[in-house]
Amino acid sequence: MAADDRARSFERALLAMDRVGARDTLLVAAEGADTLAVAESVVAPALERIGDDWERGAVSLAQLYMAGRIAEQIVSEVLPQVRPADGERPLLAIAVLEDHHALGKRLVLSALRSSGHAVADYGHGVTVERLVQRCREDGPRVLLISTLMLPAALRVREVVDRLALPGPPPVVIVGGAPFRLDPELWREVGADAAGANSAEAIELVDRFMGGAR
Ligand code: B12
Repeated sequence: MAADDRARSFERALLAMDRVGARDTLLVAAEGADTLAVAESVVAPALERIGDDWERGAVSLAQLYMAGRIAEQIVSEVLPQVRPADGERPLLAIAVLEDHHALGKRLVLSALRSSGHAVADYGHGVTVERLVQRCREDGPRVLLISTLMLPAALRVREVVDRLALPGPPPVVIVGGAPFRLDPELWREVGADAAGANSAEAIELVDRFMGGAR
């Protein structure tokens, strides 16, 4: 079955609140394949369509909520759990700023850790205040920020401004729906780059870290 057909059947199962069907679709797709790449090609497009359908009234808020929750549970179950080694001081940090759409960050974090990077996970629903404070304490070289809602995306500007002094500030890489919809938004909020998916997150981190892990 092609990736698009799988994404469609995953989407149908989510909308029918059929957890078992959705899980089976993903597990079959992941057989003998890279689980992360499969999650990217099946989960992300299915949820994006559900979001669009919700926006135009074709899907209810309850369906949006259940689809999000089911997808989150399944992704946690199938993705490799890669933890940083004890005592390691991560050069990278990731957070979902202000909002609670945590699934994209989960994929990006798994991808970075699987590719050998130590990444501190600052969680989701993180306020500007808390994010700046954590960065001052830990001093990551690269800060990855995920936001799915426009108001949160615009607040990246505040994070960047507040991290500018005392220097040196981390490189800020952003991602999430608002940055995909408006390809210039990352510049406007003062970030250093934006990535569309976890593969791009790895490419950008490798570029800015110059090979350091
Ligand atoms: C699932 C979902 C939910 C779930 C979230 C479950 C969870 N725990 O994550 C639930 C149901 C809880 C939810 C709630 C809400 N949601 Co919602 N939700 C979505 C939906 C359908 C899918 C998001 C998702 O998980 N996608 C799958 C993941 C894998 O993709 P992703 O997050 O985009 O991440 C990928 C890339 O963007 C990238 N990426 C992500 N972050 C980063 C970071 C870096 C550094 C890099 C390089 C890359 C990167 O890589 C990831 C992997 O490919 C989107 C639609 C959409 N188009 O995104 C709406 C959407 C984001 N939600 C929306 C809204 C409005 C809401 C609510 C306000 C609804 C309400 N009235 O209650 C609440 C707000 C909750 C809150 N305060 O945070 C709107 C936001 C509109 C806007 N312009 O601000 C959207 C866009 C729907 C729409 N089309 O209108 N939501």
